Amino acid sequence: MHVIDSHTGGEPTRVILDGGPDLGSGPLAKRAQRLATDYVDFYHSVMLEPRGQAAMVAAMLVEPVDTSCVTGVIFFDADVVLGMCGHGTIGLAVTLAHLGMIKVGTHKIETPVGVVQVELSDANTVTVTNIESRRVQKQVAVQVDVLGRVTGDLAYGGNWFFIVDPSPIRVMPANIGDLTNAAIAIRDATISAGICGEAGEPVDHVIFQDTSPKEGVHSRNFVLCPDDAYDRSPCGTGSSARLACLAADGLLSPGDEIIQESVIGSPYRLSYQPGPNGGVIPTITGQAFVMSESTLIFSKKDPFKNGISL
Ligand code: PYC
Repeated sequence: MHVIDSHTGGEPTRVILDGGPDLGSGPLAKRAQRLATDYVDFYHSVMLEPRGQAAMVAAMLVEPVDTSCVTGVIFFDADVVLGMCGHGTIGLAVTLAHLGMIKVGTHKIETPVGVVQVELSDANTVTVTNIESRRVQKQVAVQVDVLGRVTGDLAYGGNWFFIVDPSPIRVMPANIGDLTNAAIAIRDATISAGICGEAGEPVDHVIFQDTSPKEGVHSRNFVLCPDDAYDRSPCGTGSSARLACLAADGLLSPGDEIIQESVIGSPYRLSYQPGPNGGVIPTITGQAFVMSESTLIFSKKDPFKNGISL
């Protein structure tokens, strides 16, 4: 299996060029569902240690249905198949440029939640125009063990987010352990309380928003991903969900740009335009860097060929 690893603001993406399972043809959402149910060992083997690493997201290239797209892609982490992934799309675009498959300019990529656009400005800088994102519920209260009553917005940006603003814990690297534990407790409480999308989709990510000490930076976030790792980048789909909330609250006008930092200080430039269905069409600009090109080997004799799952 040939893979190329990159990172977007410190958050790793592993592009799978070949060697993945045959998911057939038809809508990408169906193929992603097939991957999630029938190929658990496969995505564990690629994402978990010793071949994978904490926080890594895979971007598996598949044939697009829409032939105007440069490729189709299915994203997954060590735990779930994702609808979309912002940092992964930036990493994918930079990887495609590294391979000579795209040049500076605008290109379309098909994901299970729809077609997104990438604008490659140089070898490392990409602007993603995401699918329409929306706030679904404002200030929902949930009772959380240890933390007590927590309120947050439920919003969609290609994945499902519970966004807590202001954060109950200062968003800074020294607090990553406490932020992780609090976010896991909140995610579990939202699931127990039945807080979910219109079609019953559970919250899969939790965001804590905080102010930034840096001049010119709008805010800083901590994002918990489904595999319980924190996003080293400000999370593209999470930033999209957050833009939908800022727009709904009248706190950011269409076309105005803000800088959002992650807990480790990686920046995205964000803005939006109104969407056709009452939500927002987010644009996310970030940088990715290719780190390695390799061949993954899975020996039948290797006791950890499916990764270490504890
Ligand atoms: O950037 O959208 C994102 C993302 C989702 C999970 C990890 N990163």
